[in-house]
Amino acid sequence: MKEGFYKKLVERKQQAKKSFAVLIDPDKVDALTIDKIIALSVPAKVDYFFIGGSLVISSHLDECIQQIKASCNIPVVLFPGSPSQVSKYADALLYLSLISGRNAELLIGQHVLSAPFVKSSGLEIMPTGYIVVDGGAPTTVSYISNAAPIPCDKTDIAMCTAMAGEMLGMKLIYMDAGSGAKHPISEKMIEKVSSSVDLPIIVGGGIIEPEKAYLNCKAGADIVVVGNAIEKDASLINEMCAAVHSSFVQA
Ligand code: 1GP
Repeated sequence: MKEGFYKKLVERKQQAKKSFAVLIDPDKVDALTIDKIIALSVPAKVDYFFIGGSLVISSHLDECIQQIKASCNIPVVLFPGSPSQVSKYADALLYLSLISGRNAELLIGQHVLSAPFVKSSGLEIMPTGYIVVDGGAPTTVSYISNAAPIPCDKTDIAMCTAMAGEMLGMKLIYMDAGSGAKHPISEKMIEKVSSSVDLPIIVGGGIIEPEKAYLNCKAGADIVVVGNAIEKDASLINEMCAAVHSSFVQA
C-alpha cells in the first residue's frame, strides 16, 4: 500500500500550512486542457490535484492521471463519485462516507461491495467524512446522493456531524457545497467545524474568488478545492493558490 500522504497532511495542519487543490473532472478535460492546467499549476505551486466527479461518464481516468504523473510531481488524490473511479496510478484515495446523509448505500453499502477491489488497488486509503452543505442550488452531488444536504445556516448540525465522524474513525472531513454551488460554505460553519475536531478539513464547492479561498483558510480550512471556476478560467489557478498560501502566518 502507498503511504505517507496522510502523515504529510497532518504535519502541514500542525504547522498551520494551508493547501490548494485543483479539482479535475475527467469528463470535462481533454489531454490539451490537462497540459494547460499542469503548466499553470506547477509555477503556482498547487499542492494537490483532486480527480473525480459525481458522474464520470468517460473512461479515461487512468490516462488523465498518467498524463499528470508523467509531467509533474503534484500529488494526485482520488475524489471518487462512485467506486468505479479508482485508479492505481493515483497517490491516495479519499474514501468517502456521506455522513451528512442518511443514504445507507453511500455511508457503507458501496464500500462493502467494492472493498476487495479498493484494497487491491494499493492506494493509500484515507477515510473521509463527507459533509454536503446546501449551496443554494441543487447540485449533481445532492441529486446523485439522494440525500438532503445540511442547511447552510445549521452550523451546529455540521459541527455534530463532523464530531461524530471523527469519533467513528474518519481521518479527514470534507465540507462540500457541491460543484458549482451558488453559495460556498460560510466561514461561520467552517470555524465551528474546525474548532470542534482535530482532523484536517477540506472545503470546496462554489468558490470562485481568491478572497473567499483566503477567508475559508482563515476560518479553519486546511485544503481549499476549486474545480468549476478553474474550468471556466484556468488563469485563476495562480491567484487562488497564492491566496491560500498567503493565509499562512509564520509563528
Ligand atoms: C465539488 O468541492 C468541489 O465537489 C469543488 O466545487 O467545482 O464548485 O469548485 P467547484
